[in-house]
Amino acid sequence: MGFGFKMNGLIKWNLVLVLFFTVFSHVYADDGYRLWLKHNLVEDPVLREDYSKRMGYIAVEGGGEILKTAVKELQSGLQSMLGITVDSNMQPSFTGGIVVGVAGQSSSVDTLLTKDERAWLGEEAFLLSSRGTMLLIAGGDERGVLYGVFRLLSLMGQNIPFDNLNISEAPAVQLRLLNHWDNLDRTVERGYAGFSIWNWHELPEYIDRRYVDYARANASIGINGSVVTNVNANALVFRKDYIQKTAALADVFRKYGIRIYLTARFSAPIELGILETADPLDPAVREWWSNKVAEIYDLIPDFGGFLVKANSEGQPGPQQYGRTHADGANMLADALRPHGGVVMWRAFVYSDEEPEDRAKQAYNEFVPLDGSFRDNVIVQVKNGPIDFQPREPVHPLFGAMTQTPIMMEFQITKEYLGQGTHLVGLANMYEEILQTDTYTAGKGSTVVRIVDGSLYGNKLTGIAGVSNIGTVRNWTGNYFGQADWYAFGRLAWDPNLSADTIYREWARLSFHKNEKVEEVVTTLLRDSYKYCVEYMTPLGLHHIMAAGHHFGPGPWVSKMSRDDWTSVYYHKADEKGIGFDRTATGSNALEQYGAGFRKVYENPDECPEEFLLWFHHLPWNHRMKSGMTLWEALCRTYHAGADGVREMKRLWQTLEGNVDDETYDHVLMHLLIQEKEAVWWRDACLSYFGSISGLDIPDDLELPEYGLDYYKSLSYPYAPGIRPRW
Ligand code: GCW
Repeated sequence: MGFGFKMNGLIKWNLVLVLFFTVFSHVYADDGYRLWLKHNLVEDPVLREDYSKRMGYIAVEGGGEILKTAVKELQSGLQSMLGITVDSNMQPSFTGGIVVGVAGQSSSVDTLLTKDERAWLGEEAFLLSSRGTMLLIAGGDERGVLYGVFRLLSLMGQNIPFDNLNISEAPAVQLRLLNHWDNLDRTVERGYAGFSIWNWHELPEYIDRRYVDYARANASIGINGSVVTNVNANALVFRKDYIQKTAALADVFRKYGIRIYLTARFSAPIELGILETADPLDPAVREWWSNKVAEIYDLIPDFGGFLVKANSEGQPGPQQYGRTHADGANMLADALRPHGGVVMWRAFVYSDEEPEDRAKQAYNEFVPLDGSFRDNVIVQVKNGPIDFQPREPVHPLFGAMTQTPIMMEFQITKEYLGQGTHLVGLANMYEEILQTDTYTAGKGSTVVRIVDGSLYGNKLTGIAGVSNIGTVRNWTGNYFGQADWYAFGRLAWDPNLSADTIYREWARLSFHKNEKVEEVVTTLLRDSYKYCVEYMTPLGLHHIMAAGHHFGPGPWVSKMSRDDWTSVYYHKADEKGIGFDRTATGSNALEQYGAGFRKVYENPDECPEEFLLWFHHLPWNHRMKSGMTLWEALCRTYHAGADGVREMKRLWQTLEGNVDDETYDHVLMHLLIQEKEAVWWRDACLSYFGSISGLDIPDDLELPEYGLDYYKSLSYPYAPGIRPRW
């Protein structure tokens, strides 16, 4: 031994690993494919040894499909994070190992659980705890075990020591689903990360490795369902061959505790060429759906059910036959009930014949139907009443229906928040909405309590997120988009988690361990949402983006096939003032909210300024809390947002050399685009609003580089999601 001191075997091995890691970790760039499941080697030898000494064996009893997955994941995680191979066929002993299993199905698990713990462990719940030198991963069912395993690996990935480990968790809601707006031709509506990952052509025979990795990633954050087709649905998916293809995906997902769902096109009985009507009360139509559903369950016994967009933006629905949304939903619910399936019926509806404020229409349509839905129907509501705008107040339907379960629909893909290029952490937005008090059943009627069913005692509960993934190597296009997918899953599991906690977890899991990186990444995610709202739609402005592809500013958009697709409908700017009056003097959308909520927003002098122009139409010289006029505040807020992006770029640049070059460059190039586009949004909007108000931008601020006509003349045939044309 030439080092002049003696090394025991373990230290020697550690040294080799550390050397290996330092030499190679910065050489190979990270292409982002592994998401937050990097499972890099734990570099700190002391910590690694502390982890390892509790992992001499895995003792597992029983063995359904999901339990097998859990053990496999555990073994491969330990292999890559600790460099150890752990046998899974061991009997428990007291010398340091992991006992894994389902309560009530494994005697070794049961002997380690107290009576209370056993009673507490329900569906999908897990308990992760150190018992002396042993680790216990107990699940209420196999999915619970899998979630416990992933949590353990996540703690290790974050290098969190195991002292007195004692975590017991159960998900707050039942349906934790990704919604894919994926078309059968593999384009993705509002997708910015390539094509659909579902390769219908090669299914069912060819199982792309991505399907497995997709399921793993979702299961690791607690997502338990996936709607694989677009809500703008295609009836073809109900043809036999497509059902077989769907079944092949379901087989992959099942191993990870994930159920598959499809979108149901309401007119499918007609389009598949069999019937002349899709009237939900027609016996032949009802029979067609019952048979179709039975055919699906034949191949997919754990099929989850249907998500439906009906009578919305041109989609067919029950109203074409003079029936209600409840009639339509109930027909599908009746077909699904014998098999245990659910219907998620979307409330994203607004009519072009209706002169009513679009923000009010879903409420008007659905509240009278409260109490008339079957118990396997849940109404899926977007977080805000218009359409996934950068910032919206909560949708008034949350809390308005006491007898109908309501599930949340968030958008993870950034249709309105910079699409594929902007770094914007969405967890802040999700948190803001979930923690909003609707006051519908008095103070404390938060959205979380509506969504988790506790406010009105609803049995069926759920949260859905419109997916941001596609075929690009790193899944989300923009690397930071992974943080939104991660955040969605974590919040669906525990809607009371703070955005900051989630960002920190993601930062630790997604970058090579480094405190400086963790701080900067967390800061970027945290501040970016505020900046984005400021440079796009400050002070409650909304729906002022370009038409069609929704890329970039378009506050001047005034001619569309319907008024409520234009920008001028929403900002209502004229020479005197700006904003949408939704108080009693205007559309009175505020009347749809709880009394306590109304009180906060109805008076323009008290209304939180981030929602001022959402609820009020005000003169340009309205005095803000700061003493500034509304116009000046608008100018300064737009500028603050664009300056914020510059600060984000500066912060990121401090990380050069601390993150691998590929990721560093990838993020920096996107930040440069974001900086350019933030300035574009700011200047285009201020030029436009200045031309309407006749007021000048304060002279201490950077002036727009071009005139309004220039901004209006820009066109983006290459913006994602449209057919390029001149
Ligand atoms: O946000 C809008 C989108 C549409 C989408 C629709 C919806 C799937 O611009 O592309 O259609 O909402 O949620 O149904």
